[in-house]
Amino acid sequence: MLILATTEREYPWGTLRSTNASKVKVVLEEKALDYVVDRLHPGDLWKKPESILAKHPLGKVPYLETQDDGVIFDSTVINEYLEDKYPEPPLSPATVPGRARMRMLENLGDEAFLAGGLPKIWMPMWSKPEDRDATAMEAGRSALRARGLPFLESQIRGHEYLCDEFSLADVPYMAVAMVLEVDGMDLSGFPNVADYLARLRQRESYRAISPSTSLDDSAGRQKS
Ligand SMILES: N[C@@H](CCC(=O)N[C@@H](CS)C(=O)NCC(=O)O)C(=O)O
Repeated sequence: MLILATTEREYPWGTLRSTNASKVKVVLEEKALDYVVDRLHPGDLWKKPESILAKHPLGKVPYLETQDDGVIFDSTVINEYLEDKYPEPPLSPATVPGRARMRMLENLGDEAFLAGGLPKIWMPMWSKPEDRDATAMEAGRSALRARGLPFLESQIRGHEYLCDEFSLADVPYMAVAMVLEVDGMDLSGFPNVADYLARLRQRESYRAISPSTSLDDSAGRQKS
């Protein structure tokens, strides 16, 4: 059994989840693997108790506890591990340049979105609406409009998924789809991205990270 360490919490405005851990959840779901979720207290990501540092030296989520291979940390590394260990269904292109494209676009998702503008929008959502800094949130949206979104718009235009078939390149954008579903950010300047995110939300695997899925209904997956 695989154990995914993450943070997830229910609020009146939706179930909020770690963006990086949501990347791993999507891959566990896409590959129909058995797993359970270990939900850490969000405050522990800042306090960094020894129990978490023993699993992830930076005290971050996600990390994945495996029976065969110990603890694996970092969402991109975990997802490549899952792809290597459980190759079916494949989530990477067959060719070398195809895999390079997948890694570039995956990295863009991580750097320009998940570590770029997105936290400025997502972190305040874990507080009550009246305690949020609306200016900082708008700065997050502006950062996305200035950096990640124009390139993503150019890359997804004319394609269903970034490498044509759904792949690891699309996985960070599942987390973007999750955040922007709660935020409702106006994407009218990026119509192809808006359609792409809507398409990602239609995937079965999105249910496990959807803001409208309760904690009880997204605690893992076991073969029936
Ligand atoms: N590159 C890492 C980033 C992990 C990360 O920043 N996770 C956030 C939660 S989404 C976290 O644990 N933040 C606490 C911190 O930065 O110390 C990954 O992809 O797993």
